[in-house]
Amino acid sequence: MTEIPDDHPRAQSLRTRHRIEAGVEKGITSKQGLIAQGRGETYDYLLGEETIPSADAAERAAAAKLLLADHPVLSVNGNVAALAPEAMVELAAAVDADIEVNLFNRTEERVRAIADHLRDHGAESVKGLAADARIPGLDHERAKVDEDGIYDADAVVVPLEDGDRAEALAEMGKTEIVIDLNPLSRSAQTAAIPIIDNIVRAVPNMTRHARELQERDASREELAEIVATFDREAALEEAEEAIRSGELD
Ligand code: PTJ
Repeated sequence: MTEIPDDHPRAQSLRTRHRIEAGVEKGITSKQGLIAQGRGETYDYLLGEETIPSADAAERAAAAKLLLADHPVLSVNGNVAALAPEAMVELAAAVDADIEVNLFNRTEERVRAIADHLRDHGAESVKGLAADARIPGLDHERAKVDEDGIYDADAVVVPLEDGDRAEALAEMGKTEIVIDLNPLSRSAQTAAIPIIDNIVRAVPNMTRHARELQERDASREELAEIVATFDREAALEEAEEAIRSGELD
């Protein structure tokens, strides 16, 4: 890998790109993941590669929702595993959530490689290998879930997938928290809490919010109020406006 100097103007973005490349080499990320990364980078560039205020509000609402949930689950695909393994494990610990591997281009080999990779980054248990239940209404591989994981969850974090699973999860009565840099992606459009931010910034910021709420013993009423006052339409519109205007500092 080429050494990327800290003062390179795109250092963070180039390092993120290398993580995806390494994920493909390790058998964790699919080749399509390279294309998905390029798609995400474009939106991030137009967002100024920063967490805009409406995304921060979404991350706080998501943290509150995860703390309120009886059974929160964080879904992990090949891109998420390559980009943010430690951050996902830390968030799961902060909000007491399960982690479950769920793939579009599913192979048992890749599910196992991702589970091992997450365990190498501190995960105590990883779901997704049993795949003994199905999300109704989906006829592709993302329908395969664990009965005691996503199938049983009341809140699910769905990062980096532009598809129909978020809607199917909502139809099952679950709250879907979507992380996607594209505010027009189908998943973001149907999410109860759409987070329009790069996963490498979004997940640590959700953990920071969760810890802050826990440290000051925020009541269930306060957590519910944070979730209720989050305006999903406004958040989607603000992100789209930021991208379309492309006004960078
Ligand atoms: O590992 P698998 O088999 O489950 O496949 C994973 C990918 C990502 C290849 C698969 O889900 C896919 O093809 O996804 P899409 O349809 O390209 O959607 C990915 C979405 O994530 C797009 O809307 C991108 O804008 C967005 N995205 C890409 N990189 C990031 C991102 N959002 C947040 N942070 C990123 N770093």
